[in-house]
Amino acid sequence: MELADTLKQHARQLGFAAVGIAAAAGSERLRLRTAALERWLEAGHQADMAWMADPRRRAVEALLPGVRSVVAVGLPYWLEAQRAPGSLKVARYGWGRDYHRVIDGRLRALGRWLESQAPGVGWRACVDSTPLLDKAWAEEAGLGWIGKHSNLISREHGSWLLIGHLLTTAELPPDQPAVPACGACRACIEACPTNAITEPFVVDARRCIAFHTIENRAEQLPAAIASSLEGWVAGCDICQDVCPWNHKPLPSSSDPDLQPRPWWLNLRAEEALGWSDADWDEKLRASALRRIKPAMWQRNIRAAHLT
Ligand code: B12
Ligand code: SF4
Ligand code: SF4
Repeated sequence: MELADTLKQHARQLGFAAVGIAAAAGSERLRLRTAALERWLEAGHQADMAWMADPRRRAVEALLPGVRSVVAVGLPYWLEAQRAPGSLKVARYGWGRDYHRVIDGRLRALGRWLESQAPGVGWRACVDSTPLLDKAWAEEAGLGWIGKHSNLISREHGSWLLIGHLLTTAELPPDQPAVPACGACRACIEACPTNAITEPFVVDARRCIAFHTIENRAEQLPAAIASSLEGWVAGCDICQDVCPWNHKPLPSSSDPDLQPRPWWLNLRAEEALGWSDADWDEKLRASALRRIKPAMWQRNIRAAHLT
């Protein structure tokens, strides 16, 4: 218990305002979430993200032999800052420094600290690209519940929480999973302009603006998506913006790594359309939005603003 408490304290000092522990053996809830992944894949909702079928996503032991505990951490990224009217719509997760780097660096620091306290324990830092069901494990560890838009929602931070995990062979006392609190609300389902939330908790990537603006490498966006972008050129925050859990006053992050580069909040279509490859490289240094290649930015901006 003492080790778990000091581990959590240490995680909070690293900026992970939300931290919880799940037993790696999982639970009935986790088996249901894994079955939901199977159904999602069978329905083709992954579009061309073939890496989503990696079998390790269904078996945490495959990521760290001997794993006993899963420490889930959440990095809140809500900020008071607003985009200037008429500027390009860029999802909030991309405003600051690439969260993969930020979370990975801090999780490794946490892993090294754990090893110093309990010599011989194994650990592995996982963030996003590691084949792990991030939201299901974070739910299991008590960070929040999975909302009908399929994102994890915390009572304190809304859904503006980026997630990472530290797998460890140390046996740590698990926390209670969070209690779901969407109730009868359907605001996210109704607000999605492309009907990508095909049923509560299920997002079809083939219809999701976030997928098409970030992951789709085709020269042109499908016509039904291009005509429904509502100005979004890099990700999409619509289903989160309408969520009542994001409307209550939320703490504004003062994390230096998450502060928006000022120009992000006032990026004009004509300016970004004029970016050379070298401009793109310089502007998007250490940004998660480097995943959107120069030709994709051009394609997205033209579709959102010129059609
Ligand atoms: C693939 C992926 C995408 C895809 C597919 C989205 C999706 N919903 O799967 C695309 C490119 C569209 C995408 C978009 C976004 N993503 Co993304 N993405 C991922 C990734 C890599 C895997 C997600 C996954 O496992 N999908 C598979 C399907 C089956 O899972 P699922 O849809 O979440 O379904 C689960 C639940 O709905 C639940 N479930 C199913 N049925 C039922 C029934 C009931 C009753 C209940 C309670 C639950 C439930 O169980 C399922 C399995 O866990 C994760 C990182 C990771 N390693 O997990 C990030 C991740 C989910 N993404 C993230 C973010 C921030 C986004 C965006 C908000 C970015 C943006 N602003 O543009 C959008 C949100 C779009 C949306 N509404 O989902 C964050 C979410 C943080 C959070 N608080 O939840 C993650 C966790 C990355 C991270 N490390 O922080 N993403
Ligand atoms: S991210 Fe946008 S397109 Fe995707 S489900 Fe949410 S509202 Fe719909
Ligand atoms: S908008 Fe409503 S239904 Fe959707 S996630 Fe938020 S509370 Fe749940």
